[in-house]
Amino acid sequence: SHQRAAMLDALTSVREKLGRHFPLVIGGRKLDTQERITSTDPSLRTRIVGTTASASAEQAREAVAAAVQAMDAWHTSGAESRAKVLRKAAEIMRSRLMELSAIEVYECGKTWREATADVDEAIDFLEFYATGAIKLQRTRGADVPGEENRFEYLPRGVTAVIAPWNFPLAILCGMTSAAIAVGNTVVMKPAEQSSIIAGVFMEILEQAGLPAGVVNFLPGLGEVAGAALVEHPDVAAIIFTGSREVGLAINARAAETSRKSRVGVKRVIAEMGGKNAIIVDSDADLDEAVAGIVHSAFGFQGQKCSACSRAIVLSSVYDQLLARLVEATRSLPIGPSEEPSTAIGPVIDDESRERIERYIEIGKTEGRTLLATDVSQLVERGAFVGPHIFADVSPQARIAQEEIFGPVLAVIRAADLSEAIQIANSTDYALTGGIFSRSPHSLERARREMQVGNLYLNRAITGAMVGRQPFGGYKMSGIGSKAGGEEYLLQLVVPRTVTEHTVRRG
Ligand code: TXE
Repeated sequence: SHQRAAMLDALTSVREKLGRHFPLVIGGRKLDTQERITSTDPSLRTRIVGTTASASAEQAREAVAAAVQAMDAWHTSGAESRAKVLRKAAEIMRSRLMELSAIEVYECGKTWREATADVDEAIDFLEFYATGAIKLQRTRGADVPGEENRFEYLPRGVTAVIAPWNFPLAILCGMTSAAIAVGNTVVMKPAEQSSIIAGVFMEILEQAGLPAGVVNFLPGLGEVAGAALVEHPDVAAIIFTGSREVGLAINARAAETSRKSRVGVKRVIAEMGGKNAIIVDSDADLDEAVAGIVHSAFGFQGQKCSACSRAIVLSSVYDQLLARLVEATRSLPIGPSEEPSTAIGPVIDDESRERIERYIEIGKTEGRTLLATDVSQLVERGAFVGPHIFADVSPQARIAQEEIFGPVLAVIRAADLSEAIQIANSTDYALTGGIFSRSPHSLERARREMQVGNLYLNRAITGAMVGRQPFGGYKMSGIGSKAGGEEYLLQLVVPRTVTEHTVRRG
């Protein structure tokens, strides 16, 4: 079809231009470093996608200084003028949708469908926060005779954005655009594995007319560049998405260093993953349940914080569901992400592959192996892990408790709905969850009792839609992260109330 031809064209033209180098951008100046980050294609590990500079701690401090310098002018320019820049960036990204998607296919191993969804979501974030910031600026308090109340939302200040690789544009762009929409300035630290697409995003912001220093591009190692940002006395807010361990460490470090801060107690917003469950009730539509679980568990190889990694199935439909799950999963084509027919590509890198393989070994001892997909031929070229399904897993097993971030599904049997909900809630996380059921009573119980930030009733757990389904959880899944919702911006501002006595005297 026409769509397919355009996609193949985009892949070819991006592939032919791979290998670009991106320097740091600090206060509008391009800076290179001795150390470099090399980004490779997880489908073909010998293919270099590009390189970036790798920032030192000293350069991280320079980037913060540049962001401090840019604060006043950016803040006072007003929400409308800031929105203009964000909307312009969205327009550029829309016009380059195919190219940006192709870069993600090569850098992150996303299938075409997953890649375009990520770019689309990034565009939505830009437009949503641009409008949100304007609305916020117009919020007014009630007036009574003799008294006028005004609300003002001041920016918090310099914001460190520390991003993961799994939604390399959407999450990076969402966190960054929220911060700058309300007048903060940013130092942007992308994940090592997705530095190239981040570098392209930085160029787009510049093309959109973003003043120098409002966003500073700081690719580098987490423990070096990221840590230096977290500790810095002029950083007022940190927006992080990634692993629980790093999220907790950032929280602790931000609190410790707040004492020496020049801007007060550091605000941390952290989104840290999940161990998400779908419950299949005894009267569920099994076709829908199977399709929903497979899509959610194996889409982007399970590398989504929202992914279903536990299916909790009621006894009466257990055997039937298992058979269908295996059949549906077995038919998914596995291969390089650039192949249009591929449904399952590689995981992000070999380190991740090895971690997932260790969990698969654990799974073999903790459950009955229902499906173990052999990908040994593909592993010679890339970081492939085939889908795995384990049945009869105990709710407290490691593969039922720890976030694996790969194509591994644990199936757990439950005697009744009460037990199913209790199992669903028995992890440290509370991010997404779902239930397939035809019974209004079961759906209502799930609504009341399932501890998640995003609940899906008779629908696959997917990501979330900007502006429609704000995304984020609680417990160990994160604090203060309802991305794509109106309240998100409120965490990035300092609210003030100004009350004026308006009755003239004398
Ligand atoms: O995340 P990390 P990784 C989870 C998932 C995955 C695991 C590892 O379980 O298997 O995280 O992925 C920066 N100070 N998710 O290694 O290490 C780092 O450079 C400051 C969940 O990518 O947490 C990167 O930019 N920053 C998820 C970012 O933190 C530091 C998305 C995330 O890296 C740092 C991705 C430090 N000390 C992975 N150390 C989700 N919730 O969607 C690292 N970083």
